[in-house]
Amino acid sequence: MKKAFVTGATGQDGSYLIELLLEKGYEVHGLIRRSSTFNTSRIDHVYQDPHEKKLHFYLHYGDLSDTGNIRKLIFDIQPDEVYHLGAQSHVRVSFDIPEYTADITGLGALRILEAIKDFEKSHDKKIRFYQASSSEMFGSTPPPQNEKTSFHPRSPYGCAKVFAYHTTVNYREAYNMFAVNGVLFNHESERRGETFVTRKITRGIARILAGLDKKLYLGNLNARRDWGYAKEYMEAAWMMLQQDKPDDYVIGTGETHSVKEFVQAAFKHAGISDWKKYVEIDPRYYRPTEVDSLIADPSKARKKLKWKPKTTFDSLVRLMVEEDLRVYSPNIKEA
Ligand code: NAP
Ligand code: G4F
Repeated sequence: MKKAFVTGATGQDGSYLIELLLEKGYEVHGLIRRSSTFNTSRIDHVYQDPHEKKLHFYLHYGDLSDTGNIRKLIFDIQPDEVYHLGAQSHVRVSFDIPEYTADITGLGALRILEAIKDFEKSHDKKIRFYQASSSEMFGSTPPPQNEKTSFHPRSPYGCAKVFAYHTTVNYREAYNMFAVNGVLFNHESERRGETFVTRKITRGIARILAGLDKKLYLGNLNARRDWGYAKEYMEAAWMMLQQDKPDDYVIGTGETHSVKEFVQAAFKHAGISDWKKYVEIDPRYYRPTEVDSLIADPSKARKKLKWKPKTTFDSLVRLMVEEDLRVYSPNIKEA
């Protein structure tokens, strides 16, 4: 039985990856932060399904700032694969807490790589490492963006991810480690954090229809993103660690839409044509520097991993709207 260690186990991607690894028969260890409120809502169902045979799923308290704890977990668990998904992942927030973001999102990767390097020196075992890199690293470099595109990050988050990206490449080259970067473009789902724009929109619409909110306040509607479905992107992450050789891959759909187009499509799926009645611009959601346009060129992943996206933009918007309407449906008023 293969063993995997997943940081960011309680996040959107962590939840899909853990499901995938358990389905494949892995023993899965997740890193979880201590919180004063429950923070396992995305993975609770993994414990609860009574139909499954006993799942080998364990959670360990820890924090990416804590070198000793990370090191202990790597040495104790002795995983075959590490999926490093944990991060302060919010771009707008990274302008408010840049030092914390650099520590967790940047140095966090270094701490894990150092622990793996030292483990490999003293044990007869190799550990494969996946770094959750981001299209945010491309920043202002014009699209389409692929593995050869230069980085020009536009946020403390983007800068931290560039550090983690290069550190991953450096450890691969310097210590012959199986360390890869998955450079993932925006990926969303019904489990997306509520303050990222797609989920903020679909949840906001459901709350308006339920009579809980009157308006949806947004920032820059002109930014363009390449949005895909998170579950499929975690399949790509797993595939990267199953290759013969470590390499870096761009994962995205190759299609771009503006935030405004997402808003229009989401309101339409909820049966509202006049979205402008409900949406207000609030400059507090603007960023000091913005990433204007992202479009993936995922041809390398298509060719080498045989990975391609299945969920279209319209289906993604629909599934997110439908799920938020279902969550808020007890409150939805008769039209
Ligand atoms: P997410 O939902 O925000 O999840 C982030 C995870 O990191 C959560 O489990 C969070 O724990 C954990 N975390 C945050 N700070 C931590 C700390 N100090 N110590 C330990 N754990 C910590 O993010 P996601 O969308 O799943 O993304 C997963 C990874 O992919 C991130 O590294 C993100 O930057 C990267 N990425 C995401 C996208 C995307 O579009 N989703 C695209 C490219 C790259 P709590 O639950 O306790 O907060
Ligand atoms: O949903 P967002 O916050 O995602 P962003 O900044 O693209 O970052 C996400 O994708 C990255 C991959 O490229 C990940 F690495 C990162 O961890 C995260 O998952 O914002 C998308 C766009 C931005 O241009 C933003 O300015 O939507 C615009 N936007 C407009 N109004 C808004 C809002 N974003 C947020 N969060 N909230 C708004 O009200």
